Amino acid sequence: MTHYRENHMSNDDTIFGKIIRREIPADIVYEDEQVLGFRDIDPKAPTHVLFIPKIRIATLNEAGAEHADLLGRLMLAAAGFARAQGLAEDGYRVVMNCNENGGQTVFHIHLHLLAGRQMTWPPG
Ligand code: DGP
Repeated sequence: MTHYRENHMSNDDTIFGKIIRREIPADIVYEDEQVLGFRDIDPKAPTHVLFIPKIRIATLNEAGAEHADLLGRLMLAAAGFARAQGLAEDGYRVVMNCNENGGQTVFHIHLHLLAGRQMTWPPG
């Protein structure tokens, strides 16, 4: 979905910044002080939620040791949501895409939670 692509070399905001600031609508399903979770606009599974830090880190390449807690919080938010939704036992997948080869299109890191169907491996 190349129309989502944004300039990863820029410090500009992304569409996710607008969602954080409630400038554009999103189906927000999780929020704490540092993390926001909302349903993906183009779901690839019955449940497809994106967990993002409220601060912008463009790609995982820009994450440093100072972000270790925040990155862990994304994982725990996704796992907690899956548990609360009764999806944990059947299982799910969490994915973070990085740059071109990873298929990243929005340059504000986000953890995909995909659940509600059998996943395949290897991913495409
Ligand atoms: P990635 O390819 O990993 O960068 O995933 C970006 C995801 O973001 C993609 O699955 C579609 C989703 N997305 C893009 N724009 C919007 C938006 O405006 N709202 C919501 N809810 N999701 C969006």
